[in-house]
Amino acid sequence: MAEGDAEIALDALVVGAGFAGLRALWGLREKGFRTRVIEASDEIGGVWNFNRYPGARCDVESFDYSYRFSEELEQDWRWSERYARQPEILAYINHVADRFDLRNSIDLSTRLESARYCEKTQVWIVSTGSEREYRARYLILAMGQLSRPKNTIYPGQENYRGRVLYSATWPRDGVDLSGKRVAIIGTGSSGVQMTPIVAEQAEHLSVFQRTANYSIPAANAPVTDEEDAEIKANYRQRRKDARNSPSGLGFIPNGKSALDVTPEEREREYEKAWHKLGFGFALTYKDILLDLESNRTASEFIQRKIAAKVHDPVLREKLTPQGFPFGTRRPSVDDGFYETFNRDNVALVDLAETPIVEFYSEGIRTSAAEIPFDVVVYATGFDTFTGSLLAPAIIGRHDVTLAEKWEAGPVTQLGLAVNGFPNMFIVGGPGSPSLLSNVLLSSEEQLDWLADLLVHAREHGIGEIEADEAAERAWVEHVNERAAETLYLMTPSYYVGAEMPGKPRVFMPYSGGVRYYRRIIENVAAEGYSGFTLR
Ligand code: NA7
Repeated sequence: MAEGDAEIALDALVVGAGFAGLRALWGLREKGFRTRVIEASDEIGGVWNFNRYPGARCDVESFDYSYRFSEELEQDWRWSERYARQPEILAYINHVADRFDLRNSIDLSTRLESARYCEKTQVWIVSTGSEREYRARYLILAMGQLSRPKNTIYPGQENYRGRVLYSATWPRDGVDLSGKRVAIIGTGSSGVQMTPIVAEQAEHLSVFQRTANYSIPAANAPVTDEEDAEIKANYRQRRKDARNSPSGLGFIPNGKSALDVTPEEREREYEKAWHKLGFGFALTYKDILLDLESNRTASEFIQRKIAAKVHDPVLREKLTPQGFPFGTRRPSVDDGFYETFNRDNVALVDLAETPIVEFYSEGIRTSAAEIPFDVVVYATGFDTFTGSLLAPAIIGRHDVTLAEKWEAGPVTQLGLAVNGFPNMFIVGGPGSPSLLSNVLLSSEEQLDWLADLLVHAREHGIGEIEADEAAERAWVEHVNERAAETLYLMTPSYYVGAEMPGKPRVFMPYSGGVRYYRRIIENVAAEGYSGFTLR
């Protein structure tokens, strides 16, 4: 295919060159499908390309947050820390792209603007704003769940003379914060990770907190040669355990209820988990996210732990999460977040008490004070799950757009496909384990399944694969039933679409766990792809 071709004919067009998109490319190319990836950025890496803020790192362990498809890659790559920092993860992604010769199938600086399904030819016609058009039998959306930043703007921002930054679009060449008065707005994972690092660099830091969330110590550490060798010697088993766990993390959760043990034993177990498990703390007992009473034991343990880290009693009160069960908002994993508030150069602005009124020329005016800043950093999160999918115009049968179809909230068959949008597949889409799991592992599960489906279609001369409406309805019902077994619905969070005003309140991910999900999709395949019409 020559550069500048007006039309590129493909078997599959993958949108997004992050972890999922590269894995889709590798897998489909292996099976002999002519595949290309388009990526809006001029670099690969997805969220790991954009989120370059100080302190950015993964809160799933590196050995689990890595591809499982190549044992050689697994053995050769040497992670330096238990939880890898963003530059190391981006280096890994680039290594994979080079090692498996993926780059020549990726078109960078190419943003999906619109995709229209042609019913007559059963292909997707994709426009990217350039001269080139892509025509592909299959459209695979690997655009990420946390990739459309909210770009929050407070009134008066246009009058502010300092610098405004967003954690999710951090400048590539870094930002020198030394000697600066800095504001961070938002205390999700991004704000929590950034806070201790910025506090060390800046002259003064104010953290604007809307909701105090639960955060667990990362228990990060360098990976020693012994650990590296031990994990690599048993890597297959670790992957197997991860695949058979509910969350896709590389350890087996405790099968007991938190209420089945004595308070002393529970305290001991929580103490152990607190120092070791990071995000996996939620799995110390099997019912922490299912039973309010069990959850209370975990929530109270964490509240006590947080309180013990903060010296000032007023700050302690403000930083301690209250009023919602642990884990029902995505908890953070931190490296000294709470301790940072013991520093003289760090202040907390509690937005529940003193909300932001507006920006003024020198900084931020709250209901209580004018606070001057040189730099304001928004770490206010994303239009999660659906933001990236609904930004382009995706037009299915009868001219119906995905945005129209999902007006009342996303509906999918298995989180993978949508009725009315034949030959289109979503990786980590709403209705799949995605952000309730090790998202890299659950994406690989879906992509292996999808590659088999496309091979099946090729072998049987099938031109069109479409999710059935009834199956889609049944799946949405199942997703809701599983969610109703959990505590997630008790709390407004991005799991239920509460992060954006006006967004439909629908439970977005699949809470049944990666193992159960795999069984379901394997059964669907074994039944000749029940719930799909193959034409
Ligand atoms: P998150 O987790 O969505 O956190 C966003 C934070 O920003 C959260 O504390 C929000 O408070 C706060 N927020 C959002 N909008 C505002 C406004 N307008 N004003 C003040 N504060 C606001 O995003 P992150 O980038 O931190 O992390 C994303 C994911 O990355 C995370 O879940 C992990 O999967 C890794 P709220 O809680 O809504 O009151």
